[in-house]
Amino acid sequence: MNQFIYNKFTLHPNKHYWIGLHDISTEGKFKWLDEKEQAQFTDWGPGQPDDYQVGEDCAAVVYKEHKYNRRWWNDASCRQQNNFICEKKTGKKSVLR
Ligand SMILES: [Ca+2]
Ligand SMILES: [Ca+2]
Repeated sequence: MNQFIYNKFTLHPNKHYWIGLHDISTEGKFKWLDEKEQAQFTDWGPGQPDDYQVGEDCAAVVYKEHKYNRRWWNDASCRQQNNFICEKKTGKKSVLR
């Protein structure tokens, strides 16, 4: 799913896109909204997740144009209003898994 997002979406530089991953229930243990277990795959950027300042509990994809066009995940304040990327199920098969 991660590579699919990186390849298919035109991400605007330095904007965050929520991906439905959070550590609201237990700090440092990131879970997907639709799962109870800790996420197996992650793609955090350097030094992330850092739970910066008063706390950051929601994960987003961010595209760093000035850092060699890298894409990675960052934890950010859940109060931020950002764009988002959703998973959608079609019939019996899931699109983004
Ligand atoms: Ca956190
Ligand atoms: Ca962060």
